[in-house]
Order: sequence, then structure tokens, then C-alpha cells
Amino acid sequence: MLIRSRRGYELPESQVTPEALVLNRRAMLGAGAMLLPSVALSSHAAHAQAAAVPALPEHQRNLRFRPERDITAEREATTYNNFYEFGSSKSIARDAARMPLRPWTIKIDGMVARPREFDVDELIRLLPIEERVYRLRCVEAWAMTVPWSGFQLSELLKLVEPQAGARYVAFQTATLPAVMPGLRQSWYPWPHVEGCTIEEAANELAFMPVGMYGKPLQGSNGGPFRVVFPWKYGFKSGKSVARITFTDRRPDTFWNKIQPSEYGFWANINPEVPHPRWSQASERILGTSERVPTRLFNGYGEFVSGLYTNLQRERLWT
Ligand SMILES: Nc1nc2c(c(=O)[nH]1)N[C@H]1C(S)=C(S)[C@@H](COP(=O)(O)O)O[C@H]1N2
Ligand SMILES: [Mo]
Repeated sequence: MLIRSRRGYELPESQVTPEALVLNRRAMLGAGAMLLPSVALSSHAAHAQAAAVPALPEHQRNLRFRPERDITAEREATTYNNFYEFGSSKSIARDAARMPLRPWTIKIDGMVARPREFDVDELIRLLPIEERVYRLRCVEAWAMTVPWSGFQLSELLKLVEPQAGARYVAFQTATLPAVMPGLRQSWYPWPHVEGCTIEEAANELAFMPVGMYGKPLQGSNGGPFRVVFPWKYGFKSGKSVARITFTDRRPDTFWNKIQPSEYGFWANINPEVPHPRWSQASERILGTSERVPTRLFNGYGEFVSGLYTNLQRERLWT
């Protein structure tokens, strides 16, 4: 495999990155706040990471969801990330390796008949785990294809029984200041919360990975537990989820709070609706020099287009 210390596209990409623009502008106001004493960090992390991560149980690939693209090289997918809790560059993987993956508790609250806390290993025991190869399309117009291991979000819904009035689901990322230097960037509306409607959560594509490439999910990619909505821009897919709340009010979501005109609540993928600052017509395949046309709903329309037929007045595509 070709190994380079820096990818040629990294710099141009980060210059057009919306997130990075916001960051750079504000960073000048708060310069200095971003430096953390790395010695203190690593000694804390050594302590926090004492518990071992068990291997995933045996499971099989679900062939219903065909990738129609080559799987992205594992090294690309695990080292080119967006994870602002660790900073705004794509190269956060090493820092994110400090994420304390065990023990990990997920709190489920709000409008459910059975609110409770789960240990992540308990969820892995309780729910049917499978592998799904999904395409992931970032709003910045790069894409990768990933074999995720995890469970269908609807299985979790069955476990906690949403109440009839629950209309939305909010996914909150853990805030761990000792290992997440990005949290010091106090102009961001931490904690990271993303959300969807209850119908979207119940859709068979909505998935909760606990692994990728057959291994437990590492911190860089949102381990130990995240969500993915493959028909929506990647920023909707919250990482390292610690709390899931069922509610009757549309959650205030992270990027929507930062820049509502550019990052809507729905963020469904549509090549014909440009981002205000660039086209969404095509995408760059991570780890290659290829650019390919973007597809409506990232090519998953057969599964999800029915979710939106009565919502024409909403801004479904940004
Ligand atoms: N908590 C949290 N979740 C997040 C992000 C983030 O910064 N923080 N970035 C999002 C964005 S913009 C994308 S494209 C995907 C990237 O996931 P990956 O790094 O596993 O490719 O995670 C999403 N989930
Ligand atoms: Mo993204």
C-alpha cells in the first residue's frame, strides 16, 4: 500500500472546509486557547484506558445493502476524519486514540416507556449485530465506503419503546475535556448534538456502528458507538454517542446552530442543491484521484425517499 505522511489533497480541502473557515476566523479571537499540555493529557489517558475492548462477536455481512463501490482502504478511512472535539484538522486519529473506550455508558432518556442506561457491551450482547457496507458522503464533497459492524437503530427503539408523542431523536456525543482538546474552542456549541425524526430513526438504513473493518470502532471514527445515516451528509452522523434523547421538539443541532443557512436539520444528499459556497454535483473518492457524480440520497432513495413526501415545505437538502 502507498504510504504518504501527508496527502496531497489535504491542504486544499481544509481550505474550502466550511468548518475550518469558521474555526480559523474564530481561532484568531481565541488564539492560545487551543494548546494543551500533552504530558498531562497522556498520563490521564493511560489511566482512563485501563479497561480492555473485547473483540466483536462473530457476525455476517448483510448483502441487502450493496456498496456499488470499492471499499475504502482501512488506513484512509481511519486516519482522515472529521471530529471537532479533537480539533478541526483531518488528522486527529492519534489524539482520538486517547478516547477511553471502556467502560462506556449510553443513557437513553426523554419520551420512552423504558428509559435506562446501557453499557455498550450489554447493547452488543442484546442486539443483533451485522456488517453493512455503506457509502459515507461528507458535506465537504469527499466520500468513502466503509464496512461498519453494528445494529439497526430500530432494534434499539424496540428495546426502549418510544412514546406515541416522541417525534425526534437527539444523539449527544460524550464531552471528555481531559482527552478532547477541541472542547476548549469554546465558541462551538458543545456538546455535539445531532438529530433526526423518529421515522428516520426507524428506517432500516439508520445504523449504529460499534465496529468497522471487522474490528471494534476506534476513537477516531466515533468509537465505541456512533450513528450513521448514509443518505444524509456525514455531519448528521454523531460520533462517540453517550446519550440518546427522545423528544417532541426538533433538537437544536450542532452545525445548524453554528451556520443555519449552510447546515440544515435535514441535510439529505442532493447533487442539484449546492452548498452556498460550492457545488455538490460530484465527490472525491477518498484514497483515489477519482471524482464521481453525487447521487440523490447518496444512492439510497429506494429506502428513504418515502420519508419526505409530505415535507416539501422543509429545506430538505441543506
Ligand atoms: N461528535 C462529532 N460527530 C461527528 C463530527 C464531529 O466533529 N463531532 N463530524 C461529522 C462529520 S462532518 C463527518 S463527515 C463524519 C466523519 O466521520 P469519520 O471521521 O468516521 O469519517 O462524522 C460526523 N460526526
Ligand atoms: Mo462532514
